[in-house]
Amino acid sequence: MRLFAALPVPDEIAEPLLGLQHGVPGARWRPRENFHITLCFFGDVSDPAIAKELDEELSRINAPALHLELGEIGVFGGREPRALWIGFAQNPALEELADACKQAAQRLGIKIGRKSYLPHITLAYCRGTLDVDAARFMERTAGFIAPEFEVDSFALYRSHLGTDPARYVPQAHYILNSF
Ligand code: 2AM
Repeated sequence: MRLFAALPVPDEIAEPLLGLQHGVPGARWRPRENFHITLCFFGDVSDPAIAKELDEELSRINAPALHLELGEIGVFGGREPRALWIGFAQNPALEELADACKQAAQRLGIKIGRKSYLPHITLAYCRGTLDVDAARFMERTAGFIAPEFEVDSFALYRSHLGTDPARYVPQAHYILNSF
């Protein structure tokens, strides 16, 4: 099973993000139910015993609830855009939580990619989108602002591929300490 840990996106943030999703040829806009902020992608965990231990490790993480603030819109892929996303203002508590998830997985021998953590919400995956159209999207959305928001739990999700959009199904929820 493909597993990842992520934060949910509350409705008050999802709504304005849905309002941005238009006007880019080739963009396959992510539906609201796919919005999340990945903390750590664990890849394919084929052994159910390891998946259970991962759940136990994640449930032991002791971290505070998060105050989050959206940041800039970005594009993965440069000349050949692959994804449009929105990032976050720098947030050490968010990075620490992502790191705790990564360490939990590594203790179980799950290999985590070496890319540095870039928290984001994917707005669209792109197929055949021109870089000029992605750049225009960034210009058009440059003034976008949304209120700060709080997230008081994270979840272990299972990703079911094979459909478009993929289906992300929460397997377990973990409470973050309240302020
Ligand atoms: P994305 O938002 O940039 O697409 C489920 O696949 C989630 O895990 C997605 O949010 C995806 O990021 C994220 N993820 C991180 N690393 C990944 C990888 N190597 N392969 C697939 N998804 C990955």
